Amino acid sequence: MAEQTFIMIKPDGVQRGLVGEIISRFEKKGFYLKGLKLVTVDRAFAEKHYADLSSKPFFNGLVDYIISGPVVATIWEGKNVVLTGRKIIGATNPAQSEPGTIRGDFAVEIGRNVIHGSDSVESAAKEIALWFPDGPAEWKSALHSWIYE
Ligand code: RTP
Repeated sequence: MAEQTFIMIKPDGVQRGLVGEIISRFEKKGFYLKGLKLVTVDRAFAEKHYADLSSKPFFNGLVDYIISGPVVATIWEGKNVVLTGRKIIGATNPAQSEPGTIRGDFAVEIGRNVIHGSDSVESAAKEIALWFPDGPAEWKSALHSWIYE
């Protein structure tokens, strides 16, 4: 199976009408959309997603933020999609994100940074299993040979 990553548009991204813009950037790059849903998660679910950060001082605020409204959960597939997805998203703190990245173009504050992307193939697998227990969609793009050699 080709590499997959989990990308979540956070509540601020949904409220600000950035869903189409963000999905468009991943589509235009040449990645394939393999899962998509609008969902409002509860505290226990958000705490599970961010379990690795549970000792951080910003953990409770982060969980409050993620459960404050609907998010758009997505799965994307393609060559190096985990690392390239992180580059498309930009640095965690928007003050350091380059223009041209999603956070560089649309965010100001670290606690309102619009989007999440898995940081490794292993965490992508864990996050996809958590958010999409039925797994990714199976389909093959007719454009595949125009994107990949
Ligand atoms: P994400 O998981 O959301 O893609 O972000 P990331 O890997 O770039 O950053 P990570 O260190 O995993 O932090 C997760 C999210 O927590 C919020 N955060 N707030 N107030 C703070 O100092 C602080 N640090 C991190 C951000 O929303 C970050 O995306």
